[in-house]
Amino acid sequence: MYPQNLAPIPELYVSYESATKLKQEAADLISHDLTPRQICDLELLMNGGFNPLKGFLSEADYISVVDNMRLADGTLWPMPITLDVSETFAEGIEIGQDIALRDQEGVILGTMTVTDRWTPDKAHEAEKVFGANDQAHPAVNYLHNVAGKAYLGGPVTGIQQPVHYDFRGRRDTPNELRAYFRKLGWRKVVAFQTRNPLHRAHQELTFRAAKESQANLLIHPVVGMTKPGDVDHFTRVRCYEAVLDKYPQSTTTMSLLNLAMRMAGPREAVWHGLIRKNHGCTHFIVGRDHAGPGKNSKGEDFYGPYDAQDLFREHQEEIGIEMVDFKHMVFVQERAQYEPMDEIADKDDVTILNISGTELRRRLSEGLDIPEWFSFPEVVAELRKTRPPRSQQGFTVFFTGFSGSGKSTIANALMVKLMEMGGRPVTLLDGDIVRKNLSSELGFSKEHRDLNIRRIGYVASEITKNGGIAICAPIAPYATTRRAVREDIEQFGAFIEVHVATSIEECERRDRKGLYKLAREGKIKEFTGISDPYDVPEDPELRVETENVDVDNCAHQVILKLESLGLIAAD
Ligand code: PPS
Repeated sequence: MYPQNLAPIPELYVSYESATKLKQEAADLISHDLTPRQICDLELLMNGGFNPLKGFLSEADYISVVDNMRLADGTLWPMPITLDVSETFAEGIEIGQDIALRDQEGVILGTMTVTDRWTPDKAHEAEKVFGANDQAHPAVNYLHNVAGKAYLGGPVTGIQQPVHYDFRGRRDTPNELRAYFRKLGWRKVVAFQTRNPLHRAHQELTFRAAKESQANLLIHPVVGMTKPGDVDHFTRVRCYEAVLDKYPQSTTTMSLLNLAMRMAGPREAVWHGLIRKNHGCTHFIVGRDHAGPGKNSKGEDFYGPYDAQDLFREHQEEIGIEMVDFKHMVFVQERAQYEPMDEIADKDDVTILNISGTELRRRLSEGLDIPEWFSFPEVVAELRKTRPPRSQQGFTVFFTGFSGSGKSTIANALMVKLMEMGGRPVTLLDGDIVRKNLSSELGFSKEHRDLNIRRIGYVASEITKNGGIAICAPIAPYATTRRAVREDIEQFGAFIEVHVATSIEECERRDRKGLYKLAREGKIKEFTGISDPYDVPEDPELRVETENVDVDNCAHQVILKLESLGLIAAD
């Protein structure tokens, strides 16, 4: 075991008086508005969570960390903590200059003296740090598509902690945890890192870890940034709180860590170990596929299931924290208990049960049973609240088609049918209504049409997020814009594109509003289908023909589609 040292760890904050003064002076500095990920990084830099780092990495440290997992002076550090900015911003900075680091509301959290400015080789960074330059890896995707092109490095002076309004009492700096462990006389502490709700397997694993290492237990979930698609941290923390009662109070505690994970598997495990060491822990649990990013673009795992344990073991001495490694935990029905897969000697004679993450999500979204051997009723209840079955989730029906194709009429009929069924609020965002209320200043250029559709998409995504039904009925002539709206909405619920496939000839023949006549006479410019393009949807969820089919039938086709997708179900 490595000796525990609970003396205060160095922080980058200055005294209250200096911070007040510095804050005033910093108001005149060039400001960088931090991204959510940078705010997480800065918090851990300032509070000592990333000790021994004293700021965002310099170029020499960056090169050395990327290539050798070490700072330029040889200290073990596996993750490049860099301040990425736009090229334009970087060009406006002189070396030696101080910049103010602001949160998204403009509050100055710290300052940085810029000692380095460079353009990184991102493909190389991806290969070395994440093992592949493959954008299926969330951090590689971030690196190429979200992070700025230039990096700035230099020491940071901390002015104030980022503000958190949620679960304030559950957040601790490394020094606060060290002080807590000192006060309770906890000489051995095993930390459990997690980005998922705790189920019975996790509980068993943490119990065993604490028992094996004869240590107290710190449940240390990440609430900064985790893998896209994870259960949000609000729900998770409510789940953790529910499970905490099932642990012995005198030897277990929970604290939230505002870390931005990178899902870098082996390197991430080493990084997590260093961070826990900084938080005063003596042991650290590394399970199967620690911080795994999932499959690569060829459908294969990025890392082997125990690569993280191997790399950790190799560097354990330097990390200064002992690994408690676990194999995959599974439920053995005959013995009604969880056991590590590799310790089951009678594998062929017993029934091994396991529910994967994907299977759990399927059961939640279809409202199916989640057995008690798998999780705790309180946790399942919380998860069901956030992930109700599909028939109770919000969704968007997005009609697209020419002017006069029948979109609004079908959309209205659909709205009435859905209101008759009840259960979820229904909002109709019809093209004309939106143009009157949301987009009255817009015309029909490509730019204005895109803006109009993005606004509709934004409102629909908010409705979908909050469990309502949004019915949109604009022309939406551009496929790329429709795709962008789909992506926005699918984060929160289903997106059903319905192409109202009335031909332009039929629309013109009907000419309900007399607009086609005016368009032909050139009195209305940029008229869709006449003098402006329309990208026919290639693969909509539904295509309805309106010629010789009445409105009621068209709306009913949509209802049937919704039913087949599980969005409407019997009570
Ligand atoms: S878009 O392209 O999706 O932003 O268009 P949208 O907001 O649905 O607005 C379409 C309605 O505006 C009327 N209108 C025009 N349509 C197409 N091209 C031009 N130049 C044009 N000028 C006015 C038309 O009545 C459309 O109504 P709908 O409900 O589609 O018939």
